Amino acid sequence: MIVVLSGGVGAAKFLQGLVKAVDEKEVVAVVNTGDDWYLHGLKICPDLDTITYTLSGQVNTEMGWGRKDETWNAMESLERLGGETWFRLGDRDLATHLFRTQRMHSGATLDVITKEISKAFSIGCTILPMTNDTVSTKVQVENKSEFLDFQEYFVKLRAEPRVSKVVYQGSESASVLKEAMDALLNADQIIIAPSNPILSIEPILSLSGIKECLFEKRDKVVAISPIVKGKALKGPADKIMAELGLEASVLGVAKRYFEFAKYLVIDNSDSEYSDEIKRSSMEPVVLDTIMTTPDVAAGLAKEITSLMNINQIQTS
Ligand code: FO1
Repeated sequence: MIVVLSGGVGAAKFLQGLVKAVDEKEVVAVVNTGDDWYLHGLKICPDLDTITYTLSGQVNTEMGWGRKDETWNAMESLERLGGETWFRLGDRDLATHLFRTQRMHSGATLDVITKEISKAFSIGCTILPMTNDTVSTKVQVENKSEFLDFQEYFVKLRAEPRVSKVVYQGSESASVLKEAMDALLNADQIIIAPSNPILSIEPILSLSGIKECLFEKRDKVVAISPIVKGKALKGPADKIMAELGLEASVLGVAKRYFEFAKYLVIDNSDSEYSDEIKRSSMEPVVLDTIMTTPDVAAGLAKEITSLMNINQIQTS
């Protein structure tokens, strides 16, 4: 079994390659839910949905989130009414949020609903929310005392203000989903996806028991750097790392992960950092990490799973 600690777009692209490289039934994505929130009374789970849409070929590849062939009639009508439209929910995407919210009101838990949605989208691997409890990533920006909801900071303010602190509200009392913990304990390999270390991976690591499990299994833990040549592949990871005093480079990523991950996958263009990564007690693995197509992602996944001699799908 291969467990992937996952955020949104970067993780989704990697998973799309991984399910082409190995038996998809062996793949479990444990997904960040710190970005989840309620808007218009609807429960929205951006990272879970980005992964579901990507794996089913339904994602809007330009944006990386939302559905392809989307229409925006509901948003246009809402705008006319003077409703809140800065967080854009397309007509097709809305159906997912309507379904999830109705199922939550009828008492279903997020993991069960996620499985129902996965089934409807014919997903062959397992997608799990990190927890069924509420954990909310909150961002404090410079010169403000109050914390913003993640999406207010990320979308409404376009991640422009300088970040002074990030907290994962509720994580102290939240329980890791049991199925996710069991998968981690039994995993042949644990992969930390190329997702934002602070906004996407840390909410998962902040849950009691996860880091301890990774420490125990350090030799099987592989992190993929989301930073290439000092820049985030997508989103503001480099900016936020720098604002929080962490080096925005593969070395900054190594500092974040070395205690519980043995390997750090870095891009070919960062190969000059290999020796310094070794000095920070991680093993560098230099590969093409820029996943321009699902085939490139599958190539990356093959190299990474071969580190642990995991059976791969033979392609001619
Ligand atoms: N990102 C945006 O930049 N603008 C949006 O209007 C927006 C809407 C949206 C709706 C549903 C959804 O699942 C994701 C959406 N995202 C939007 C992406 C999302 O804010 C972030 O990419 C993730 O939370 C970070 O992983």
